Amino acid sequence: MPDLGKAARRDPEARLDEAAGLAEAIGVKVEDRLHFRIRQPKPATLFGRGQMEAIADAVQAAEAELVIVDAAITPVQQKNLEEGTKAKVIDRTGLILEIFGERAATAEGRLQVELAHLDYQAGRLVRSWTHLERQRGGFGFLGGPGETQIEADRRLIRDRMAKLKKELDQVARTRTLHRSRRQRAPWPVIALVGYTNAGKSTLFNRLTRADVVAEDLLFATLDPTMREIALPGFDKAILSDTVGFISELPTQLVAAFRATLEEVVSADLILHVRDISHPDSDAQRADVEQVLGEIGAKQAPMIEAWNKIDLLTPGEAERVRAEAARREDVVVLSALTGEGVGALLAGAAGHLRKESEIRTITLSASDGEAIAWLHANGEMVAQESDGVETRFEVRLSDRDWARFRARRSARA
Ligand SMILES: Nc1nc2c(ncn2[C@@H]2O[C@H](COP(=O)(O)OP(=O)(O)OP(=O)(O)O)[C@@H](O)[C@H]2O)c(=O)[nH]1
Ligand SMILES: [Mg+2]
Repeated sequence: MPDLGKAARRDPEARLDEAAGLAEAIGVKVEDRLHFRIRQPKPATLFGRGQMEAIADAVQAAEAELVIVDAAITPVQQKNLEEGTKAKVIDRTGLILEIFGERAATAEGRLQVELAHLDYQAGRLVRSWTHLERQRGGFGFLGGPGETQIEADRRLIRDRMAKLKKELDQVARTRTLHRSRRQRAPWPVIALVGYTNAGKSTLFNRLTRADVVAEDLLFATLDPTMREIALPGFDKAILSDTVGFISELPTQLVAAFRATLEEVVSADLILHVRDISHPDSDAQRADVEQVLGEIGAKQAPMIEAWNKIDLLTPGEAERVRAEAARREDVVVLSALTGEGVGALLAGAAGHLRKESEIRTITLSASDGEAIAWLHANGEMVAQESDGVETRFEVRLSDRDWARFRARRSARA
């Protein structure tokens, strides 16, 4: 497990724990964990000679079949490392893709993961390891279908990718239809985002009384789920649970999941769930914000939910609470014990209300399109017509209000 610049701000032990957790997420038994500081990455092998020997010794001692490098390695480095250690080698991106391959449950999820994996493979058409694949079946890319694709030539991969993209576009179009149908009801949508294992699904279940899988497992959730919740002062609101983020999330995956993550982009409020008890909590926040930026979800209003407060010592908890009290956009809670969940709901409702104000709009009675738009996107409070013009009082969020005005000026 190399320690390269960007990873250096993280606690190496926590980082190793995370990598081991990722490996365990696909049923790999971790026999040994090594941590190296790499000052000068070697183009051929990444690791220096002494480090290579240490890895090879560890592989031999444990009779390991697989070496996981918790960093990105080039195809050449992968090949040389495999020769030097006599084991199969995968990197962090390969491992994460592997997990997603096993987890993807819906047709869309599988398409997205396959696309991401092909993109990754297109760059590394090297024939390598063969001994693990026979032990593994299923959708996993450690063997099975993945290996045959490695043998296929780049063109076949590109063709398949083009086809997958078309299928995904189709699925995304259907979803957009669903969404616009839903948006006709003026219920706010709240999206849960956060680092993997932060407690999103646990919070989702508590708020919706659903039973989405919540486990001490990285990437327990892949497919988005939406449910109604009761929110003080609102008829109802929609809450969505979705895939967790992770440091160095493969760009191929971000691209492939863009359609799914559109739920997040179009949300009225983003709840960023953070494991405040994690030693790398700050670095995790930065990772999540980076992905939010990549998918274009930075402009939606956001509340940070500082979760797992029950895991802190009383002293630490007090310090965290004091820090949270200084910020308007932070709520401290435990999704497990339920402490602070009421305050979170109140905070979310307050945020949504602050966002949405009653606007007075006068339209000509013949302007059917604009009137339909207001009905679809806002909550109609009152309307009064003199036969020529209609005066509407509509509750609209700041974002929808800006969208409405942009439409008007575009048409004018
Ligand atoms: N002690 C404590 N544990 C919690 C809390 N919230 C969640 N957990 C635990 O943290 C683990 C991960 O919770 P999940 O809800 O599955 O996390 P997630 O964010 O949905 O994770 P992914 O779907 O994998 O991205 C589970 O073992 C939960 O029981 C909390 O407030 N306190
Ligand atoms: Mg989850």
